[in-house]
Formats: sequence, C-alpha cells, structure tokens
Amino acid sequence: MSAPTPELAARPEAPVAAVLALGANLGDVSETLDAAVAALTVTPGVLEVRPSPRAITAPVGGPPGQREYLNQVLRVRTTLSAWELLELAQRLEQDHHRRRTVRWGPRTLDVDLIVYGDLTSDHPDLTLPHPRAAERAFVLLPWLWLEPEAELGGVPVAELARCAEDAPGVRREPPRRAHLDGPGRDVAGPDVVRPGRAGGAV
Ligand code: A4P
Ligand code: MG
Repeated sequence: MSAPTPELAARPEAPVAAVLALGANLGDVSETLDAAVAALTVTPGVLEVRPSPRAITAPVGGPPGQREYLNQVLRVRTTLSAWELLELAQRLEQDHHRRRTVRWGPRTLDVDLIVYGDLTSDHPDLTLPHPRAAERAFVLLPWLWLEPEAELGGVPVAELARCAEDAPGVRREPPRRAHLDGPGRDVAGPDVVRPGRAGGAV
C-alpha cells in the first residue's frame, strides 16, 4: 500500500461513525462473521459496534459457480483514523486466511470500509465512500435493515437499494434460534443458516 493522505491518517478529535461491510462465502461463514464482530468489539479505539441483520446473497461478479455469500454491515464508533480502520479491516481478513487471487473471487472474509464520517477520498488504497457500495444491494439492504434513515453521499440508502440490480438475489437471514434438542449438536451455538449448502438456506 502507498502512503495515506493527511486526512486519512488523522485521528479524529471526537469519535467518528463509520460503516464496515463484511462478506464471506468460503468456510463456515456464520462463524467467520461472528469472530470478526467479536474481534472488533474488543479492539482498542473501536468504541461501539452495531451489527445489522445478515443477508444471504447471490454472488455479484467473479468466477461462475461461487457459493452464495453471507453479508453484514456494522456501524461502529471509533477514535481510529480512517487508515487505521482499513488496516484493522485487512488484519481481520488476514486472520481468516484470506488470499487475494481472483478479483471478486470466493473469500473467507472481505471487510470493506463503506464510509468514515463524511470523509471523501480518491486514494486507490482507501476510496471513500467505497466506490461500489452505492450500487450493491448486498451492502445497502443490510445497512437499511440496521438504519432505515441512512444516507450515502446525500442519497437515502433506501432509494439506492431500490435501484440496485442485485437486490432480487438478497434475502434476510432468518433469526437464529438456540437448539433445545439435547447435547452434542450445536447446543451452545445458534442455529445458523449456511449459505450454499444443499437444500438452500431459507
Ligand atoms: N480499497 C480502496 N478503497 C477501499 C475501501 N473503502 N474499503 C482497496 C476497503 N478496501 C478499499 O480490495 C482491493 C483494494 O481496494 C485494496 O487494495 C484496498 O486497499 P480487496 O479487498 O483486496 O479486493 P476485493 O474485495 O476482491 O475487491 P474489491 O474491488 O474491494 O471488491 P468489492 O467491491 O469489495 O467486491 N457478491 C456478494 N453477493 N457479496 C459480496 O460480499 N463481494 C465482492 C467483492 C464481489 N461480489 C460479492 C461480494
Ligand atoms: Mg474488498
């Protein structure tokens, strides 16, 4: 990565609201997202993490035959700089052994920074708002479920989501429920939907 601009490197005087988007379509995607959210909540400089409902989404772009994705948006409040938040996002990806091979190819975890306050940037390593977020229902719909009044670049996220071509391929993950049917089967964990497994997720 090249050097950040001063605006991207500056720590804010007061906590900033930022939006992160998570996506995964390899491995145990629910566990991966759980782990990423848990890691963020204990990261110094990340003061609050509000997770959206999760979406099971048809892959956009990339090679044919990919599994569906599990996508989620997180609203965070942070005292980190935008650049530090990007580095944190990339560390989370690396913790999940993400390898960058095929563009838009399958990934154990992708973490994108969608907005950081109202900062704008055309730096290639950190473009803000995220250059493709405004047209992607797999980001917009979970964000809308979390924050119905949200705006992106001055436009209501609801309106952007209505225009997003991939919206028909996005569905909300059903609420997770605890197993009550005896030990040995996910007793401690939630009943998770695993996108792409036989029989469909919903
Ligand atoms: N980069 C620049 N700006 C940002 C930003 N705001 N946030 C740079 C994060 N990264 C940013 O990213 C490529 C480069 O973008 C990095 O050098 C980073 O510094 P990457 O994460 O290495 O590669 P990528 O994610 O494969 O590429 P890209 O272009 O970020 O892809 P997208 O746009 O994130 O799309 N379909 C479904 N259903 N669900 C998905 O989650 N995700 C993608 C990836 C495609 N199709 C999908 C999904
Ligand atoms: Mg990315």
